[in-house]
Amino acid sequence: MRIALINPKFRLPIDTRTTAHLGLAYLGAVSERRGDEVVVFDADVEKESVAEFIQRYRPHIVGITANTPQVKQAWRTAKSVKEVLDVPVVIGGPHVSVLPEESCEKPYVDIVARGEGEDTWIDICVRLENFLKEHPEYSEDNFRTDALMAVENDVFTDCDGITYKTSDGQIHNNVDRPPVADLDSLPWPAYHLFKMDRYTNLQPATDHVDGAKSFSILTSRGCPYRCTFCSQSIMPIKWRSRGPESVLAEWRHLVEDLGAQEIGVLDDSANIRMKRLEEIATLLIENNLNHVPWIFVNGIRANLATKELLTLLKRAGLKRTAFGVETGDPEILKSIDKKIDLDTIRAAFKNAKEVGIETIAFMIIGLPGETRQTMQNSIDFAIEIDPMIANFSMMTPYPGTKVYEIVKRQGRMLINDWDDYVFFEQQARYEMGDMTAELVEEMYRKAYRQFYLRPKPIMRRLQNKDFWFNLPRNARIALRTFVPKKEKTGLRKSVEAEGAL
Ligand code: B12
Ligand code: SF4
Repeated sequence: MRIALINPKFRLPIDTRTTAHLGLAYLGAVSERRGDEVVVFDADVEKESVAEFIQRYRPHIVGITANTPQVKQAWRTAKSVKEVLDVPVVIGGPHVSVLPEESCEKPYVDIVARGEGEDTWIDICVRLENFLKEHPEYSEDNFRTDALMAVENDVFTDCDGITYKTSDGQIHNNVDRPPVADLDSLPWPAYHLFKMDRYTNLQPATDHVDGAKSFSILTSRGCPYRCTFCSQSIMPIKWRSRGPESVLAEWRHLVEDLGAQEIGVLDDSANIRMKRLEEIATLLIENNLNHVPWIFVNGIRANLATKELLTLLKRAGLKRTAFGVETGDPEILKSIDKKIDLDTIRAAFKNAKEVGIETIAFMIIGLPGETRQTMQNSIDFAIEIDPMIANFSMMTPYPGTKVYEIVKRQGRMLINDWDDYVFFEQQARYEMGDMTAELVEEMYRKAYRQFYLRPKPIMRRLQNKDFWFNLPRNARIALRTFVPKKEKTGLRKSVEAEGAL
């Protein structure tokens, strides 16, 4: 069958990286393994429109991915597809996994795939293929989704992990599908389906952009922790990992076959089993793959990063790691269920720096219960641990998270449009108690000013050649970050104007 996988167009309000979508790369790989013809259409880097693409390629089925700020664009994309061709449209990804009915209700969406998608996607495709074989009258140029979705044809009744709409408009929520148990059984992400030369490097605001061949790898999935703000808490609690030899084989493929010049490990929590990470690091060293720098993009747990492990990882080529710090206030830290304390975080940063690994601290401003003082504690703590990059974001409550429920109950949401669920904008997303939008926005700007406008970070930046390579981009980011907007609480004003508060 001809398969189309689409990443809807979506640009963050700041300059950020663009990257091949790993979820679609996995779906493409399992489809190819099944013998399908696959085209990935990443609207962020394509020159033609979705409609033109569908007209030209005429797929048998279309899969679209969506996180929360992308979902409206995913719906528009689905509509464009249906206007050109009456093929089944499937949406998957983190947002629709939490709110499947919302998308399934759209007239141009037939099926929502919840949770991890590989097995569900293949199951859907097999059922479609069988249906087409059994009903040759509907094939190719005379395809009719209403026949596929007709109640009497009963195609998807026992397809686990989906929410789907039959032709009579009824929505059906099938049981969940267990997540992939053996990650080593999955094929490697199909990067050959992407126009890899159109993406940036992993961390363009920090490293030189042009020409770096960057690839991502996933060595584990899931996270056993349940931090209140994190969307990972909607995914399986069971942490599953790949074997070191399997990781080594893919790593070798990225370096030797695809010419990777940097590699981003995208795991949520790669170091849940430190022994496994030690084995991977040792294999990278023994196989001379440690000359290609790599980064833990999303951070590792600070409580599971001993100096010995970090030393070995450095020898294995680890250039930079992030740690989720979130807050510098001990009480707020407890309240978000991070299950860590400030001293452990201090030690992790100290150890990483001592062994020569660059560090990133992910910080959140405006967690539930914050005051001016707790936010100031976070700024002070960031300055104390002094990472190379302090990444402050304003708390954005994503559906499905505990913070979302807390804010719904006790606070006031300032956004009513999924498009606004990005956290690099300088506008607070909610208010709670005495924590007003003005206060959060003020402290957010203060965080960047106090952290970056110190002599040490300024010197560090000026001495970094990538800073000069990226000067226009850096100037743009600095302007957005340090120069306050005139409209300070724009989101609240627009929501108030619509009478939604
Ligand atoms: C790498 C990453 C990024 C990268 C690249 C994103 C990308 N387009 O690939 C960058 C840094 C750019 C990024 C940005 C953002 N991200 Co991000 N990101 C991640 C991260 C850490 C890994 C993504 C990944 O590759 N996962 C592994 C693959 C295999 O999983 P997957 O993509 O989810 O796909 C699987 C399933 O979802 C499903 N599936 C997905 N699509 C489809 C489609 C079909 C048809 C089917 C059948 C199945 C299916 O099957 C796939 C295979 O199992 C995730 C956390 C996570 N663990 O997933 C957060 C995550 C996706 N990001 C998140 C957020 C909030 C953002 C931002 C909005 C943050 C912001 N700046 O405001 C932006 C949005 C940018 C954008 N353009 O979309 C949230 C999303 C929450 C939500 N409710 O949507 C997550 C879950 C983090 C978290 N734990 O809270 N992100
Ligand atoms: S923030 Fe990190 S540790 Fe916490 S649930 Fe999310 S992925 Fe796990």
